[in-house]
Amino acid sequence: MAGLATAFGSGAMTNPMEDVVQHARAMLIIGSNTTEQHPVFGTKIRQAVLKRGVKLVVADPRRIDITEYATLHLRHKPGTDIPLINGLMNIILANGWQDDEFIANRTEGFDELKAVIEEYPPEKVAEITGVPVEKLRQAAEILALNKPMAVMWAMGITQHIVGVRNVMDLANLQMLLGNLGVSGGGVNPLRGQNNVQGACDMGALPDVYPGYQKVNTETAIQKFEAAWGAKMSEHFGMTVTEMIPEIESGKIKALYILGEDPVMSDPNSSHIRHCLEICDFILLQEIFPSETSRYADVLLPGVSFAEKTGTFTNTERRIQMVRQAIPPLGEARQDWRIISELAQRILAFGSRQVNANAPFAQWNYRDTAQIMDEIAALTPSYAGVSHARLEAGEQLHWPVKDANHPGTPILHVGQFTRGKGKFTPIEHIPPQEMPDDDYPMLLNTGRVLYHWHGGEMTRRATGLMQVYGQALVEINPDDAERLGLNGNKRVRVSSRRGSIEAEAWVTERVPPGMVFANFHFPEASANELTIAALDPVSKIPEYKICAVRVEAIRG
Ligand SMILES: Nc1nc2c(c(=O)[nH]1)N[C@H]1C(S)=C(S)[C@@H](COP(=O)(O)OP(=O)(O)OC[C@H]3O[C@@H](n4cnc5c(=O)[nH]c(N)nc54)[C@H](O)[C@@H]3O)O[C@H]1N2
Ligand SMILES: Nc1nc2c(c(=O)[nH]1)N[C@H]1C(S)=C(S)[C@@H](COP(=O)(O)OP(=O)(O)OC[C@H]3O[C@@H](n4cnc5c(=O)[nH]c(N)nc54)[C@H](O)[C@@H]3O)O[C@H]1N2
Ligand SMILES: [Mo]
Repeated sequence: MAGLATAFGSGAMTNPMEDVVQHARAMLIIGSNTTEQHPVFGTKIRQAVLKRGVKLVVADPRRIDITEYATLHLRHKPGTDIPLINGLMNIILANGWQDDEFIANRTEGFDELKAVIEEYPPEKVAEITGVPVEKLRQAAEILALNKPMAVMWAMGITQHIVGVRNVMDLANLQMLLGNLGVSGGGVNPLRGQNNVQGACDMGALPDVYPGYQKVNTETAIQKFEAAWGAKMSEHFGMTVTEMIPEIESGKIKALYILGEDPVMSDPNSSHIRHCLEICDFILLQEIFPSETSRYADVLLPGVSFAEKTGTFTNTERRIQMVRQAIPPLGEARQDWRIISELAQRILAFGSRQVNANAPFAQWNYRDTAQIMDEIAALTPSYAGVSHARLEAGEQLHWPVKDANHPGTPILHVGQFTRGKGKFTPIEHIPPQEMPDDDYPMLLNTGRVLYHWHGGEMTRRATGLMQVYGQALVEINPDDAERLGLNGNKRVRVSSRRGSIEAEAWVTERVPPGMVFANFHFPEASANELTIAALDPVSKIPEYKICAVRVEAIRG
C-alpha cells in the first residue's frame, strides 16, 4: 500500500475491472491467484480470454488454475520478479517496442532506467529466474505488441522485502509501454479485503489522515486541529507489524485490536504470542472468540457485515452501500458506536485538551450517514460522497470532487498526480532467508479458495469444512518421492521459528524445492514458520519466502 502511495498517490487499481476485461488486448497477471482469491474478477478474465481472445501472460511460481487460460505461463523462481520485469523491459527496448511518444511527453528519468535495464540481458535473467530465454522473448512480444495491456498483481508481488520495489518496477513497465491513463491498461493491485481500500482511504495507516493527507504537513495539521478541536501530532505512527514487536521494548504498553487476528495472521506466531502475553493491556473488538481472544483483557462484541449499515470501498475505488440485514446478535453492538463511546469516555476523563466547539469534536454521531458527511467535509477525494447519492444508485469511484462530480473510474488520464510519471530504476535484491543445508526447501504461503485468513469465520461454516477441512501442504511429486513420502500422508515442516505437522498434497502445482502452506488452521498455520522480515517502506512481511526442512512422518 505505502509502496504505491510513493509511486502514484495511493494504492488502488487505476482501471475498473469492467474496463480491463472489456478493453485490454493483453494482460499480465503476476503474483495473483486470481480465480481463487478474486473469483469474480477471475471469472471475468476467463471470459475475456475465451470470448475476446485476450492474450494472457501469467507470471507465478505455482501452476495456479488461471494458468490453464494463459497464452504463456512464466514459472519464475519466487522472489525474482525484479530481474523478470527488468528482463522483459530489456527485450522491449532492444526491439524498439517502447512507446516513445508517451515516454517523451508524460515521463521523466528514462535514461536512468535504461542504464539499469541494460544490465538485465535475457541470458542473465534466464539464469536468475529459471525462465528460458525463448519464453522471456515470447512474453515481451505479447505484452508489448498487444495494446492496451493491463497489469494485475496481488500478494505474490507485495509480500517481499522488495514489495515496494516490485510494484515500482511494474509501474516502470507500464510507463515504458504507454499503458497508463488509457482504457484497458493500467497498474492494478487487487486489494484483498472487502474494505481494505476504504480503511486506507480513511487514514488507517500510520502516516496519513483520510484521503492520504500527510500528517506532517502544515495544511493538514491546521485543517484537522480546526475540525477536531485538539492538538494533532506531526509524527508518523507505527504499522501493525512494527507495533507488536515493540511490546518487548516497552514502547507499546496497550493494544486496541479490532477486526484483526494477529496470532493467526502475523509472521512468526510464537513470537507474536510471547509479545501479546507480556503486553500490559489488550482490548479486542471481535465477532468471534478468535485465537487472539485468549490474550485479551477485555473483549467487546462488535457486529459482522450482515448486522451493519455503511460503505465498503472496493479494489477499483468504488464506494458501495452495505445495508443491515439482521439485528445484532446477542450483546453485540455497532463497531462505530463502540469506538465513539470509548472516545466520549476518554474525553470525559479530561486528560486531553479539546475545544468542544470545533465542528467535529463531539463523537455523538446519529448514524453512519452523518459519519460520511464528516468524511466528505474533510477528505477531498470523498468530497462529493453521501449516503443519499449512493442510495439513489450512483456508481461513485473516488476522487469524487463535489456533490455534482460524477467520480473518476480511470486514474491518470492526461496527467499523473505528481505531473510527470517518474521512472525509478530498480535493482534485484534476493530474499532475506534462502534455503541452505539446514533448511533446504523454500516455503511459500497464501490462501485457498475455501477459507479466509485465520479461518475464524470460514472454519465455522460446516459446508466449507466438508470441502476443505484441514490444512494441506502442497509438495511436488519429485520431492515427495525423495523424502520417502510414498504411503505416508503427513509431513513435518520446520523453520528456524517453529514447526507444523499437516497432510501433504502431492501436486505439480508447486515446483520442486518449494512447498506451499496456508494460514487458515491454528493447528498447522504457516505463520508458525514465516519470517518477520519487513519491506523497509511498506513494512509488509516477507510472507512469501523463507527456508524450511520437510520430513515425512507416519500417519
Ligand atoms: N478465498 C479467499 N479469498 C481471498 C482471501 C482469503 O483469505 N480467501 N484473502 C483476501 C486478501 S486480504 C488478499 S490480500 C488477497 C490475496 O490474493 P492473492 O495475492 O492472489 O493470494 P495469495 O494466496 O497470497 O497468492 C499469491 C500468488 O502469488 C504467487 N507467488 C508467490 N510468490 C511469488 C513471487 O515471488 N512472485 C510472483 N510473481 N508470484 C508469487 C502464489 O503462487 C499465488 O498464486 O486475497 C483476498 N481473497
Ligand atoms: N503466512 C501468511 N500470512 C498472511 C498472509 C499471507 O499471504 N501469508 N496475508 C496477510 C494479509 S494480505 C492479510 S489481509 C492478513 C489478514 O489477517 P487478519 O485481518 O488478521 O484476518 P481476518 O481473518 O480477515 O480478520 C480478523 C478478524 O476480524 C473479525 N471480523 C470480521 N468482521 C468483523 C467486523 O465487522 N467487526 C469486527 N470487530 N471484527 C470482524 C474476524 O472474526 C477475524 O477474526 O493476513 C496476513 N497474513
Ligand atoms: Mo490482504
